[in-house]
Formats: sequence, structure tokens, C-alpha cells
Amino acid sequence: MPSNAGSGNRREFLKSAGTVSLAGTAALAQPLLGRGAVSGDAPRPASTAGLPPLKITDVRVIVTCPGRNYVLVKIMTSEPGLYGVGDATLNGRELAVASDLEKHIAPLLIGRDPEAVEDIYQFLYRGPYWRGGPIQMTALAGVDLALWDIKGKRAGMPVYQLLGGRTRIGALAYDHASGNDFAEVEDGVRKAMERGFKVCRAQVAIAGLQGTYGTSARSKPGEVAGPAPITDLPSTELFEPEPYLRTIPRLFAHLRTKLGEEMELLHDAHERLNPVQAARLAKDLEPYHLFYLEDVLRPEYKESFRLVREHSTTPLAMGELFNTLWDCVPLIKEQLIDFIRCDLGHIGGITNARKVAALAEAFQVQTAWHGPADIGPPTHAANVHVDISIPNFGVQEMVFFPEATQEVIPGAPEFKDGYMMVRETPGLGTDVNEELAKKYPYQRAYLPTARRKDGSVQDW
Ligand code: EZ4
Ligand code: CO
Repeated sequence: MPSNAGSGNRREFLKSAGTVSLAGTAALAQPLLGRGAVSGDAPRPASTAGLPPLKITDVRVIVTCPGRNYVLVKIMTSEPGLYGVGDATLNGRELAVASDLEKHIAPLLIGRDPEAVEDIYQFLYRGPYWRGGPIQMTALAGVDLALWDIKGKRAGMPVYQLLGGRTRIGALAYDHASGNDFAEVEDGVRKAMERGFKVCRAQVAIAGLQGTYGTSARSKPGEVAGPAPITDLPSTELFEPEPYLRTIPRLFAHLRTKLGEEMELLHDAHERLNPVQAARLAKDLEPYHLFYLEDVLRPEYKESFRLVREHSTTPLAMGELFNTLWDCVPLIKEQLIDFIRCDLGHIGGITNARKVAALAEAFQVQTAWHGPADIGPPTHAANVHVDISIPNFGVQEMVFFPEATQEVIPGAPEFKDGYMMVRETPGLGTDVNEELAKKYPYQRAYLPTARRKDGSVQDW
């Protein structure tokens, strides 16, 4: 498998090679080309810091299922051995993104300068006229991560250095605990504490409701609770707000009685409540001092956060279903949330996440990027590169990937004493083993769905 080792030598070699190959060409005499080399490309200089101009030569889309489905983007360049790997996994709609990348986006990238990361982002976001949406923004994230990976490798630096360098030792991480009753959840939190976690999410099954989000029997400590066993068609779960609203405050009363105040706890309401229910839950949870309460409302109803805010001081987090910077603006500019939780894999990657983080900084909102098992290791790495280079990082959701995933997509950030650490190798530090990926073909899989007792559709 290709490794990043020795890229320093490669750079030295290319620097000298670049000087030779460029000498005497018209490009040196006329450093700015009037237009790019390919359709719609940006004007660009003929060389970068003494290195020869770089071109994208191929865009490979790899769909693989080493435990669950992932979509990887591998961007090859004209520099021998230099490529970048991004993640473009959208749980339950993987093939739509893969097709967007293969059929629509790849032809636009061939011949383009991979170093123009922001320009490519703008070109792919505004260029198609139709903007936003999870499929398009996941495809963009895959490209964006691969381009940052290339930039880091070319510079000989981990991506966080290109983003401004370290602001902290590592990214404070949280684990997931769940169970069929309070004792099981308590046990899960204790296990997280034993592993060194300082923050843990807690979800519990609700009596009379099968399969409430995040609590199924298949979730074990150290894994994201709940979603997507590989089933041919989606399962149907049952949800009723009243028993949920009665149970969750009791869970946290139990946890605080048994575990004390030291451990930071949080909870994901997963977009299932209406405004007054959300306000009630936030208010009832106040005595237990959550790190935050996540996704109390559906992403369509941003103005309803005002009602929740008026009734409680429980910190609020939101954002995994947002796809653009502008989705984040209303909640941040009114300080209606305390943590912005975008998924870097669904909001166009690092290029957009930096802007979301800067916007949040101006309003004292911290970041808590989404980090479930259904986005791949390159997105987890990107999360941590951003986390450790911004001033307003809050917390990082994380998972431990199963062995098969680690073999096919190596380099996920490592967990150490409660923190996430990225590798100190140039680029993102992640890779994809294309040969091994072929051994795990795509398997159709859906997220579960939910209904109320009367049979009507409910947010899962
Ligand atoms: O349900 O990523 O905070 N984490 C979550 C996740 C999401 C899944 C959906 O694919 O809400 O578990
Ligand atoms: Co969530």
C-alpha cells in the first residue's frame, strides 16, 4: 500500500525537476495564464513555490462495504505517486452520491489544478446552478477532503498545520452509552469512563416503544447506537412523544445520582419533538447539567429554537442535517444554540466547515462536528484536523471502527486519554486500499424509519 513516508524526498526531487522542466517555457515569461487549462478553470500561475504545475489526471470513486457502506473519492494527480483520498458517504443514499461524482463531477475535474481548493469548491457549488442538498454537498465533501489531502502531502504537512496550526493537544471526544433500562445505560457510561472518556452520550429504550433511536440491542458501548443494520429494506420503529418526555429526565436523574457531577453527559433527541415538547424536555433536564441536548427540533423549524431558549438554560446543539453555511446562520446569529454540529461529510468538507466555525466564533458558539460510524475515516480525520486548529472547538463525536473498515480505509484518528489525535503524516493521514475494497461489495441498506401508534409517519 502506498504510504506517506518519503514524500519529503519526492518534494525535493520535484522542486529540482520543476525548475528544469519549466526553464525556457513561455509559462515562465508569462506567469499568469489568461484562462485555465480546462473548461471553466481559474486563471493560475505556471508554478507553485518552485513546484511544477499540478493537474488532476483521474477521479476514482470506490464504493465498498467493510461492515457498512462507504463511498471514497481518490483523486490522482500528474505528480507521480501524489493522490488524495476523500469520503463521500451518505447513509442510505450512497449510490446517488457515487453516481453524481462519476457521471457529473469527475469530468469537470480532469485537467484542473487540484491546489485551487476554494475555487473548485465555488465552481462545484455554484457552477451547476442547483445548489445545496445532501447528495451534492456530500459529493463536494468527498472532493474537498481529497484536495486538502493532496495539498497537505504536497506541502509535507498534516492538514491542521495548513489550517493555522495547533490550538489544543487533541479533540475532546465523546462516547455513546445506551441500554434497555437505566442500569444498562449507567453501565455503558461507566465503561466509557473506564476507557478514559470525559464525555458520554446517553440514550435509553422507552417502555412500550420498540427500537427508539439510539437504543437498540445491537448497539454496544464504543459504537454509535442504533442505526442501520444491513437490511434489504428499512425497518419500522415506533415513537410516541409522551412516554419519551417522561423517561429521559428520569434517566438523567438516575445517572447523576449514581455517577455524580464529574462526567459530562449529553443526549440526542434526534429531531422528534415539536416546539413546546422540546422546551419541556430542555427545562426538565436543567437540573442534570447536560453538556448539551442535541437536535430537539427538526431542521426545518429554526425559529422554534427561540421558544426552547426562552424556557431553559440547557445548552443546545444542532446541525447534522444542515448542508450549507446559510443553514447555520439563523441559529448562530441569534445565539439560539451553543454548539454547531454540522457533518463535514454533508456540508462540503473542510472548506465550508472553516467558514461555519468562524461564523460560530463570532457569536460564542462552539463546534461539535457529527462523528457517527456511517461517515468514513477521512471525514473523521478532517473533523479532528479542524477541531485542533480552531479557537472555538467544543467536543468531537467519535467511533471505534471495526477491523475490516480499518484495513480498507486506514488512518482514522486515534483515541488517547479522552482525546482524538490525528496522525502527524502529511495530508489527512487516511488512505484507501482499493484492492481490498473490492472484496467488500456494496450491500443495499437503509436507515430505519418510524411511525406513531396511529400509523402516521414520524421522524426517526
Ligand atoms: O442518526 O448518522 O448524532 N448522531 C446521530 C447519528 C445519525 C446517523 C444517521 O445516518 O444522530 O446516529
Ligand atoms: Co445526532
